[in-house]
Parts: sequence; structure tokens; C-alpha cells
Amino acid sequence: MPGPTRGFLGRRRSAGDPRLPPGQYDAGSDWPVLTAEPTPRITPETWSITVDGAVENPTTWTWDEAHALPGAEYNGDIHCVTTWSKFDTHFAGVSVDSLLEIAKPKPEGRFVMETAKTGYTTNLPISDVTGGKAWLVWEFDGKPLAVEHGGPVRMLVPHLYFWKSTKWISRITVLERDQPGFWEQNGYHDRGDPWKQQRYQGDA
Ligand SMILES: Nc1nc2c(c(=O)[nH]1)N[C@H]1C(S)=C(S)[C@@H](COP(=O)(O)O)O[C@H]1N2
Ligand SMILES: [Mo]
Repeated sequence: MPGPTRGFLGRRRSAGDPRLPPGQYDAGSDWPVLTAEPTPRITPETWSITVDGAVENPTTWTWDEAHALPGAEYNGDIHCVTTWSKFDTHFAGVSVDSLLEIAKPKPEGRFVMETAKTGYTTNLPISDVTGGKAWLVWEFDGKPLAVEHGGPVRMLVPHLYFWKSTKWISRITVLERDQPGFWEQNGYHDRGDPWKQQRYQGDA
């Protein structure tokens, strides 16, 4: 029989654990909420995702259309720049690759801007959202994603600090030139790799 899970025992990963990036702590079963703007009210009926900008085929998917794409899951860890990490999360949704396969980024489209329905933005090299590294997710632990965590649908880019994972995602714009998003304009690092501790501008 499998033993009790780590969450029930409250046994947390500590400094030096190979899965804990430098300067992070294990939040255990907690999942802090970090939101800069008022929490919006979006329903599956009013939600949609648009991929536009430097693409051959700008496309918008409704909830039903997005759910008709091949399903994809992420099982793994997430890391917030405010130093909490959360291990063994389970998210379900669709890979950003599936959207880009249809929208077809032009070769000169080397960056993306994620935009929330609320106006929150964050920028990334396109290589950080392709190749099975980024998802639109609508389920956490088998249940609909809670509104305070970005439900009905958020972006998930778990190999970077969690501010790159836009809650209430509504648009992914492919860009020829990099532009800073909300936190990047306010001093956060352009890329945000937790393993390199890229927290603020000027970090390596
Ligand atoms: N729309 C939106 N998305 C957002 C944020 C935000 O303020 N607004 N905060 C970011 C930051 S800094 C973090 S750490 C995570 C927090 O997600 P959570 O509240 O589900 O933990 O969402 C990211 N995405
Ligand atoms: Mo964050």
C-alpha cells in the first residue's frame, strides 16, 4: 500500500533538495494567491483565447473550441518569485503548442506577450512557450481551476517564476521585438528562470 502523502505528514522539502530552486521554500499543501488587480468574473461562456500578432493565421477559440483540442497535462512543481514553491501539482488543459500549430507564428515572431482579460501582461521568448513547456489550464487536481487562481483558464509556464503564468488569460500575441509586461516594467527580470534566481532586473 502506498504510504501517506507528504502533504498529510507535513514533511516539506528543505534547502539542498535537488527539486527546490535556490532561495525557495516548500509551501507544502498551501497555495498562496497573488493578484495585482481585482479578481474578474469570467465564465466559460464569456471566456475565449486569441492568438494574434506575427502569425499567419490569427485565431480565437471559445471554451468549447479550446476543449476540442488535444488535452494535455502538467504534473510537476511551480515556483513563485516571492520564494514559495509548490511540488507535484496536477494541471489539465491544452498545450500552447496546439494553439500555435493552428495560428502559425511567422519566422520573425520570436517573442510573445500574454495578456489577461484584466489587462495584466507578461512577456516571454516564444521558445519558452513551445516544445511542451507551456499550457492553458482549466483544471487543478481534477477540479475546475478556482477563480482566485485564474479560473476558468490561466496560462501555465512552470519552468519560469510563476508571474509568467497569467491568470484569466485571454490573448497571446506573437511579437517580433521583446516588450516588457506588467512586472517586467516594475523591475522584475525579463526571463525569470528560478534555477538561475532571475528575480529582478540586473540578476544574471
Ligand atoms: N492576471 C494576473 N495573473 C497573474 C498575476 C496577477 O497579478 N494577475 N500574478 C502573477 C504572479 S506574481 C504569481 S506568483 C502567480 C500567482 O498565481 P496564484 O495566485 O494562483 O498563486 O500568478 C501570476 N499571474
Ligand atoms: Mo509571484
